[in-house]
Amino acid sequence: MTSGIDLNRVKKLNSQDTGTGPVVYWMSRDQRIRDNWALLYAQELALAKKQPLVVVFCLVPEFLGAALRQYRFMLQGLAELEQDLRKLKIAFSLLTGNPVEKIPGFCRETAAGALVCDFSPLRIQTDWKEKVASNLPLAFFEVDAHNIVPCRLASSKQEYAAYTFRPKINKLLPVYLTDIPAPQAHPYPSAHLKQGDQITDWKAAENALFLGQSVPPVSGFKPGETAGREAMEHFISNKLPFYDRDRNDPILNGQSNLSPYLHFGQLSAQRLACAISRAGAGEGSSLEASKEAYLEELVVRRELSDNYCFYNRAYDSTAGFPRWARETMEVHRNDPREYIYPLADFEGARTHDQLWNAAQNEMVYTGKMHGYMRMYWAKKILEWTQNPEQAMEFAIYLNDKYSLDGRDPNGYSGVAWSIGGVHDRAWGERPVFGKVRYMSYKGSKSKFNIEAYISKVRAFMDG
Ligand code: FAD
Ligand code: FO1
Repeated sequence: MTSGIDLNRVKKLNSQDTGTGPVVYWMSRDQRIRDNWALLYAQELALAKKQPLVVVFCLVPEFLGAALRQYRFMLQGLAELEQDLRKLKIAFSLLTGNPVEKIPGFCRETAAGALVCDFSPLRIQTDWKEKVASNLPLAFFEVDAHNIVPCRLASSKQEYAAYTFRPKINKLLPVYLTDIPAPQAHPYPSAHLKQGDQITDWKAAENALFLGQSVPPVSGFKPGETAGREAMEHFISNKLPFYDRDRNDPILNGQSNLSPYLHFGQLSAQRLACAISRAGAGEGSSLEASKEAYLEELVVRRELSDNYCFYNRAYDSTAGFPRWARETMEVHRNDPREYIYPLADFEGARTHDQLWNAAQNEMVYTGKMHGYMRMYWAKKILEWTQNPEQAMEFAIYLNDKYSLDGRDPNGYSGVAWSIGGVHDRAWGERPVFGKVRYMSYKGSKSKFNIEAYISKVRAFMDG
């Protein structure tokens, strides 16, 4: 065995044995070659049986409301990946359609000996895998390549909050926050390895999706694994020391802006966490405080989101809220609302609140809203809709439609935190919110220059 993978990352999803025949890695959440435990495990299986290795991606025309901007970001990343896999003599195939039919069909066609997939806690992906596993005549393995500490191992239940999860993660981090080996050039060639200038027709793949132009691509994020690495290095060299000071001010560009790369798996969180941990050791207390703050977000909060979605199947509805929040929600269900807006007014950034409108426009025009504004934005949707169910629906719809990093466990838990107190505690009671934490315009005004933020967003809109 060569990959050095900890077998706690691997779960067998059926009871079939590994046969002879190519090993197929069904890539979905972890769209990268480097630092990818699922690819390494698939290669390990293939090497052990002296078999070819094939990576397959199944493009689904409808994925949780994703629009052209997210698909294009993803497809451009996959185009780079195909080229880089070829250098390693690893074949790549793009399928289009429902993975429940396409993946077993591809395994049949290639006479595969084993199937490996990556891990995601989202229902759509766990449902795909259950259905694929139910009558697949070959061994099927799932590898958690997204979390540093494998989700199932970090905790066996839904965690109440960061303070209950943090000690569990911290205990296991010394074991899991390791370097990751590189995959090797594969010695057993596949019949699916394309030759010469044969490559996937990525433009045709995009055109087949019929996405329309209503949510156009954004230009501020260069897609792909190389760009993800460069963005990571740029952040560490230039902004990390100031992260703790600047991250909550939406005028300063103090966050890392790495979430689109992490979401599509173009960048490994484990690689990023290793690089952060090693950055400029001993260079002073502001760097140390920033490293600590960054790792809290990247490791504890991010992996807590996977924990929430994995153990709570109602992660995107009010049924997923903790009991105290559901109770307070009932008490305040019929409280009069000062403003109630239909979805179209939220979507068109036409509320009475220029700060909220700017946040919505930031997301629409750049593909990413600042982290501080995301909390304010979602809480105001609760304040200005008919009920929390509608607030959840609108917030998820808008986040998933416009954010490059949407359709992610972090998004579902962030919305549920804002609207339903998930991972938070009860606060002083007030209208509409009940005991769910409130955020006010006045509070934002005391934290940063609202006018400057509105002007900054206006500048994005003016191009
Ligand atoms: P940085 O501050 O540079 O943080 C680095 C990384 O740490 C992030 O990329 C992310 O992986 C992780 N992280 C940071 N904050 C959080 C957090 N609160 N919870 C979990 N992980 C965190 N994040 C998404 O990735 N996708 C979403 O769709 C999304 N929607 C959100 C919606 C709402 C209403 C809220 C309140 C939060 C949402 N978040 C979402 C979480 C957080 O706001 C973003 O992860 C962060 O702003 C991404 O920008 P960044 O990479 O520059 O963050
Ligand atoms: N995963 C797939 O396996 N096939 C897809 O066609 C696909 C499309 C897609 C579009 C937008 C988006 O944000 C994610 C998409 N994903 C797709 C999944 C994604 O890679 C993640 O696994 C999940 O969003 C969970 O984070």
